Amino acid sequence: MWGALILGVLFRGALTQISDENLGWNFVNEYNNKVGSLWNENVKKSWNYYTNLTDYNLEVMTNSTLQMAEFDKEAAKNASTFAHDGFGNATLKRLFKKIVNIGFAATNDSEQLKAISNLEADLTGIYSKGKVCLESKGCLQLEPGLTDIITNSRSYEELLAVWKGWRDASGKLMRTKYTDFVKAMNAAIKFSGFNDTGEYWRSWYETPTFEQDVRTLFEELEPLYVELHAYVRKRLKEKYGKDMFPETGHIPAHLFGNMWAQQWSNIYDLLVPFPGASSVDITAKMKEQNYNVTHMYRVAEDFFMSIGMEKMTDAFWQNSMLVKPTDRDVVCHASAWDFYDENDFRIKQCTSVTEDQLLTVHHEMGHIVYFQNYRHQPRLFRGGANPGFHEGMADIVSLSFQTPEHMKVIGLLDEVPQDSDSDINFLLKMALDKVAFLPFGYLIDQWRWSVFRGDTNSSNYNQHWWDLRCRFQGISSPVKRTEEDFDPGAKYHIPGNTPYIRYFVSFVVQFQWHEALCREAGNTRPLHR
Ligand code: BJ2
Ligand code: ZN
Repeated sequence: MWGALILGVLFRGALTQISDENLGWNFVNEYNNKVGSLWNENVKKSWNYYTNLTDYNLEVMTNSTLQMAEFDKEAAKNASTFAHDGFGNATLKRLFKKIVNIGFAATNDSEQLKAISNLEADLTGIYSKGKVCLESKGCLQLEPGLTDIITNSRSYEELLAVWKGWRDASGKLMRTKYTDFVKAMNAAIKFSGFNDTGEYWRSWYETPTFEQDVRTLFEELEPLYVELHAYVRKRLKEKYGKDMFPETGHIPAHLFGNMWAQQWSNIYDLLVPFPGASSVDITAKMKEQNYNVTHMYRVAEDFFMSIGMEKMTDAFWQNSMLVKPTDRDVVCHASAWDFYDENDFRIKQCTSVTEDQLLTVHHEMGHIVYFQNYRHQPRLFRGGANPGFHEGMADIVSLSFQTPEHMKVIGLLDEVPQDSDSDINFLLKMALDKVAFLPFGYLIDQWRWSVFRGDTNSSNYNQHWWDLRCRFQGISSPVKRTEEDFDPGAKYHIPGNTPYIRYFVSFVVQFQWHEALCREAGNTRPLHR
């Protein structure tokens, strides 16, 4: 009896499923037109919240996200009436796959979705409003105040006060909310057939061996990192005194010129291998030449245009937020936005006049240029080949931008040095950003995947975080940490819920692409030139 019933259902299913690919195209075209205004509205409402953190803007954004989820669900249901797995046209088949894979929206509990949206916004709000009050300097936010101190101070104690203060003012306040957040995401993603949120995120790379692939890459690169780490440790011991360093060989986490010890080029002055040879202080040069924020974006735009890319649109200049507003709270962490209307692209950045920020301007504009180049694709294809690809694209141009030759062209360097000592100086500076980053880029999602899997929970969140920081980066916390603290939350992408392995992938592929582009261009000179 059951057999007959199942057969009947299958038979009916087969009869009612549509296999006509022309009808399939009609369906995806209609979908594409409908999501245009829906996505545009939703991004606008998110933008309004991120550039003005009010309860009202939060509510409007959440409502719009819920509305979009309803639409996704309906579309996925309708798409399932097509026998799309059997479609011969690969493009059409892929479009359908994207319509039916709706992530968290598949849940049958809209309260879960609401919780996910609200918690992400709440956590991002806590991060963005965080303030540290210092006796000597008053109360400061992460950008620009705390970042300035971490970048420029060479006082062990002052750096420590800022390092600890930021963690008290951000991560520490997030613990309970983050636990609820993980729970809500994991519950919702089960409806899409994934065991946990980490498995969902990894699926975007479309290879079953992704975890092993990144592990292998990391292990291949680790010896280079270890050498850099040893060199930096020796120099920092000379600077701060070896008593400040643990016997275990780790380096205290607050001494790298960066709040998270993720990129180290801000302490290049302490590490320069050949002080007599050429090395540049770009920030000083920028200040000397009265660079302003608009100028920084024009310099970046010029470079992209010089390699045949389009200029930024008028809407970009009209709508972007390039300077930190003084009258309201905003999310300062830099980002690039596509509004899905082929014209409105924006950057949100609390830009200050420093070398770091100039590189971030290039990074964010790199995203925009990618948006512009795929703007004529169906909306469902307006994304990176995978998230690591988007990040690689965002960085590829700044690799060339940073070469001494180009620095001279834009007047930030007086002479292009030709000697090998200057080359080593330049390469070390690059390594401080690009090699130093590798274990950091690798470990953030090692932590998150473990949390999503349930191997790490709120009773050992911080312990596991420091186990990874210690194992992969070889750094240690300068003061005692406990489970009262929640140090992962002090890094934007944890409250902001942006997956992070994309940056590890990017920091590998961008060099492969750089090499390939040089080869295509018939270059015969050393790649770093
Ligand atoms: C500064 C940069 C991100 C980025 C922002 C915030 C999160 C996602 C976007 C996306 C882009 C897209 C950043 C740069 C290198 C290391 C990392 C860090 N901000 N995002 N909308 N970086 O990637 O641009 O703009 O894919 O559409 O976070 O840790 O600083
Ligand atoms: Zn990016």
